[in-house]
Amino acid sequence: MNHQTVLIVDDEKSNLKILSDLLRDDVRVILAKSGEQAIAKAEQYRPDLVLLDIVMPKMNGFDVIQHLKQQASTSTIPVIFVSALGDTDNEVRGFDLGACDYIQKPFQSSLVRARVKLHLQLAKQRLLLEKLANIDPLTAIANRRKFSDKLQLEWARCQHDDRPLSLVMIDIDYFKQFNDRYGHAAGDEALSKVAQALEGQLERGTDFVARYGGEEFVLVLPDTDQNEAQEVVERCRAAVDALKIRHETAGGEFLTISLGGATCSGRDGEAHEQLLQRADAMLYQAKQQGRDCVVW
Ligand code: GH3
Ligand code: MG
Ligand code: MG
Ligand code: MG
Repeated sequence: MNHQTVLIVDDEKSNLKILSDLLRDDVRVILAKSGEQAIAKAEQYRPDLVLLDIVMPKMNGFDVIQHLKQQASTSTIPVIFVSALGDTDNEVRGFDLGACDYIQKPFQSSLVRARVKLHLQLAKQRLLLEKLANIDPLTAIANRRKFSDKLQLEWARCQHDDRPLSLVMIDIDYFKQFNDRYGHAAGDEALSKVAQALEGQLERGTDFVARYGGEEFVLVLPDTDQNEAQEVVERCRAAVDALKIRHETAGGEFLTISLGGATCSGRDGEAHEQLLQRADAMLYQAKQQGRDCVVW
């Protein structure tokens, strides 16, 4: 079953029970009986929705929502306050801090259920939109928009921590001829296979591949110096060779790729646009050198 997850936070055991009994049939319920526990469980389970009490000892609901909104991993989780505090000022404060709704205690069960259902539906739509905005539909890997975000993020990290960052531009060789000879549908299929082969070579959770455009791909390898990156890149080239996609040209019988790499470190003071330009220039060199090779 593909249930969505709701985290219910309340310092009163009886409130936790009422709310969980109310929702248990439709969603997976996680309970937290303090603000501190709420934060830990939100990070652990990444729920689709949080129902949050306000008056709790030590950390109150306002503190909790501020913490959730500050953490990248929990900042987009919608939060509904469920509180006995009925005055407008508290309600407005809740919305100002980023809540998506405010339910007053004592509540009507049917209304809680309806509002939870609505916000879970919105959460689903938001996830779908995010996916559509970031995934290339043909190859199912990240698209150029996602790549831009990732590059900026990792470049900032590399500057901040003074760590190496490697970038690799990849281009399929003689792909126009491939389409001309084998047809556009076969071309699409080859693009997908190459994308999956490249993705399969990434071992670290932080490594990243995207379709940069047409028959071009790009790798972002954080915390990876030139030597380490060259190993990854050699694996990528070998993985595409191993696909043995037939492509008879003057040069050979199977489809190949050319790769251009560049590495920067925080100390260089190089902008990420320059890093990308360097990798692109190296790719151009690889094409000049006869294709099916890596230039750094
Ligand atoms: P080079 O070795 O110099 O890179 O030559 P090339 O033919 O690969 O380069 P060129 O830039 O001339 O052609 C790229 C080709 O990629 C042309 C275009 O039709 C094809 N292409 C781009 N996107 C897609 C796609 O989504 N599907 C298919 N089937 N082909 C695509
Ligand atoms: Mg309370
Ligand atoms: Mg190209
Ligand atoms: Mg090409």
